[in-house]
Amino acid sequence: MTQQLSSEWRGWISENIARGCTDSSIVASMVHAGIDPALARAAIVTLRLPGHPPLDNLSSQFHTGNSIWTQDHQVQVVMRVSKPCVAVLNNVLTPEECDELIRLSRIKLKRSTIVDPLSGEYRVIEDRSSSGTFFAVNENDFISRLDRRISEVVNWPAENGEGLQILNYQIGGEYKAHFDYFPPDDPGSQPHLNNGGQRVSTLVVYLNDVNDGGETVFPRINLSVCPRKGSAVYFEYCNATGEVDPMTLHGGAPVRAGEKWIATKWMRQSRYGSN
Ligand code: PD2
Ligand code: ZN
Repeated sequence: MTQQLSSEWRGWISENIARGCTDSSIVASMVHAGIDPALARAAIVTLRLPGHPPLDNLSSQFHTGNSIWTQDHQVQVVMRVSKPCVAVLNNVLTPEECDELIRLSRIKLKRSTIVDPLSGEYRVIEDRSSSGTFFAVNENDFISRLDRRISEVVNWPAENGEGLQILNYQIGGEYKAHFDYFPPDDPGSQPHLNNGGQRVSTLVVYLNDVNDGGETVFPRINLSVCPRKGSAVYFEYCNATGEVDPMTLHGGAPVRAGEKWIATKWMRQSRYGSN
């Protein structure tokens, strides 16, 4: 990021923060005026210092606004719930990017696991009947581009992200109701919390259209999101003081016809792994 933000722009951002504008509306206006979105977002974070109204959620990105601008892409907000913070987004990935992720993953799929609540070890269970694989953060130029875009969409640093996980569900494949955060009282959570802290948010991007079934369901808020190629569901479950939100219980419903491919990005409180 070589571009510098002028003092006029910084003053303008401060005024708009003070007026109660959301980050996404400020970024949208700045991008419209030709400012790099990453530069705009970084300045907003710096200028939201004590003295300005605090945010009650992790990210204000999804409170209002119809679009999210990233450096290379415009994402549309289709639906939002504020408590817990859940948003459905269109056009997170292009059809070609979805196809490329599937092509690169198909050859290296392995049965998915969960974290054992007692031992913390990875274990295969019937409740999660998908196959999957991971891409390390910035593994290659293609993955780097997606990691960066996702970080801009969810307004959270790319280095706090786990590697992009790709999952494939065949007919009958599902992931029963679960939490994405590590339950703080489970002994098995501790080794996972030691690297990057708690998970704070999830972005699930649908890589194909599913003929029937495969919705992402949130039973405690009666929400069901149908998979659509390139679209995504985003949700947050950990606030700034580290409290987690059990209202974000969710699952992947059984696929009834066709197959289902998703890419999942989990964000942590702080820098994760060897990023
Ligand atoms: O398959 C899904 O739709 C889904 C939804 C939410 C998968 C996961 N979470 C997950 O793998 O954690
Ligand atoms: Zn999940």
